[in-house]
This record gives sequence, structure tokens and C-alpha cells, in this order.
Amino acid sequence: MRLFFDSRQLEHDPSQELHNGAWMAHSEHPGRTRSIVAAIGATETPRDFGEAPLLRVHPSDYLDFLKTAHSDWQAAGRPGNAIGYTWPVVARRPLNLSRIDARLGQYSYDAATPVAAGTWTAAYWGAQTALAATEAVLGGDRTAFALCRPPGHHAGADYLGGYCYLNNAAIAAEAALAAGRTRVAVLDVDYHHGNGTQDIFYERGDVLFVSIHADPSTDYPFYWGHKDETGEGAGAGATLNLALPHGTNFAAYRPALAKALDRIAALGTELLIVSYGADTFVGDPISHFALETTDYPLMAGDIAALGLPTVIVMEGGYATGALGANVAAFLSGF
Ligand code: SP5
Ligand code: ZN
Repeated sequence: MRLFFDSRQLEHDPSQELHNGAWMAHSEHPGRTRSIVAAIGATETPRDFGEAPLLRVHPSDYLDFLKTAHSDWQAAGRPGNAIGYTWPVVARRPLNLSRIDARLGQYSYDAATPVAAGTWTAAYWGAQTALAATEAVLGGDRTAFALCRPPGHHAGADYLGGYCYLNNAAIAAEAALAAGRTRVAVLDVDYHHGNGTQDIFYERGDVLFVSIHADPSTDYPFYWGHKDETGEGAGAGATLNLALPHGTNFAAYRPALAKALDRIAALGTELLIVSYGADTFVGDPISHFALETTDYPLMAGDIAALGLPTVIVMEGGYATGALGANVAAFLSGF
């Protein structure tokens, strides 16, 4: 399997996040990636596909915001990383605001996702990494892995959050559609619901979104991922949310995975994108499922049994010591 990674992704290194009322060390740090690289061995650097594939998902005003947020923050005389503190509730009207704090609120939904000096560069090369893996699969490879960092599945078309800035899985899906595929599925097996990916494709029938995640009644991101969210308009029935309780082990996870895979097969999927988070691991410091390292090859084997061309995109996973082994175990199952 071809493995793609760009070391410029290490340039994203925020210092802290707001969690349960206190500033904490940022969970999504460069050491995560180093752990994975050490475990999976040699990787290929992606070529540069430019901004056009990013613009299929994200509007240009959002990309401009990401590029300038940190320098605007510094120009406003602020220390550390750029982070918002005021958010619009539910609906918002288009306002041409210039103050950095207003723009941070407009383009984000949480206080766990700072914009640091290297954030744009890292996110840009993360997206290119996803595009390179997609190109390999479109070119005939059965499976390819994109070691993306920062992760992407919480980022919507015009908002960041959940440690995510550009939605790598959505960018990969749009690239597959642009290359002529007509039915693409995203299977999201990160511990957290992939709200950004769901939002991007919610009213679309050409990209099926299926997610298995911690029940949002108890877990981040709270406001998305409930089972009655099934898509709207042309996308009615093209979103499937399977929420599981704290303590879920692989015996309890596997039937949900079977249900997810049945739906993907039933809709005539031509290309599959897996948003893979290793934060379902029992030792994950911010999550509450109980999967073991030895479960990941089985999980991957179930997915591989669909027989679909598959792009694997890295999402979360915060047990840094075990992260590389968990990712290597998952990839081995393909
Ligand atoms: C991609 C992904 O897995 N994003 C997860 C975002 C979850 N953020 C909310 C959970 C906050 C936990 N923060 C713990 C801070 C200790 N450093
Ligand atoms: Zn996660």
C-alpha cells in the first residue's frame, strides 16, 4: 500500500486548548505524527495539486481567513495562538467584519482549535497528502493511506473546530467526483462524529456519509451525530449516524460496522474514503471506547471485504505511545 505524508504538517503546533474551563496542553500535537511515521516506515511526499481542489469544498473567503488569522492576531497585539471567544448562535447573516475576534467567531465553533503560525502550511500539505492518496487509488491502486495532520473531519466548508481546519476527507471525495466517479462514500470511524463532513454533504446524494461514533448526547461535538440526522433534499437518506455508548469494545462495535458497510454496499459505492481515528482505542486519553490494538486489523478486514477502492485518511487518536502501533495494525488489515 502506498503511504503518503508531508513533514510540513509538523509546522502546526498550537500551545493550548480550552477544555472543561481550563487551558490545557493541546492534544493534537506533532508527536502524534512522529509516532505514526516511526511505526509505518517510509512514506512518499505528495505532489502539489494547488488550491483548486480545496476550493471544491471550502469557499475562498474561508481559505483567506485561515491564511491570515494568525498574522492578524499578532497585528492586533495578541500573544500566542489565535482563538475566538464569541460565536454566532445557530443562524448568522453575512456581515463583512474585519476585527480578528469577530472573524475567528465567524469561522469556528469551538475554543480547542487555535490558529498558530504554521497552521495554514500544515493544513495545506495535509490536504495535498489526501489528494495524493486519492490520485493513487483513482489510478488503480486498491488502497492508499494519507497521513494527514491536522485532522479534518470536524472542519465544515467555512468553519474550523475539533482540531480540524481543512476537511481532508471531503477534499478527497470531491477529487474523486471531479475525476468522474459518481457514487462516493465516506466511512468515518473516528471516536468523534465527523460533523464537518456531514455538513458538507448533508444535502447531496452523490456522497454517502456514514459515521460510527460516541453518542453525541454525552460526547463532543454534541450538536451533530444523532440518529435522526439522515440527510436532506437530494441527500435524504445519504447520511447514517450510528452512535455507541462509553465502554464500547470491538464485540459491540462490530455489528455497527456491519450495518455501516451494508449501507455503503447497498448504495452502489464506487470509491470509499475512510476517515480513520485511532481514538476508539481503550487507552485514548480523551475518549471512552475500549478497542484494542489487535482489533484494528479485524476492523480493517471487515472494511476491505467490501472490495472497494479505498482511500484511508488519518483523523484523531491521542494515545501517542500506542498511536503508531494502532495505525500500523489498522493498515495491516487491508
Ligand atoms: C479529530 C478529533 O479527534 N478531534 C477531537 C476533538 C475533541 N475536542 C474536544 C475534546 C476535548 C478534550 N480535550 C482534552 C485536553 C487535554 N489536553
Ligand atoms: Zn476524534
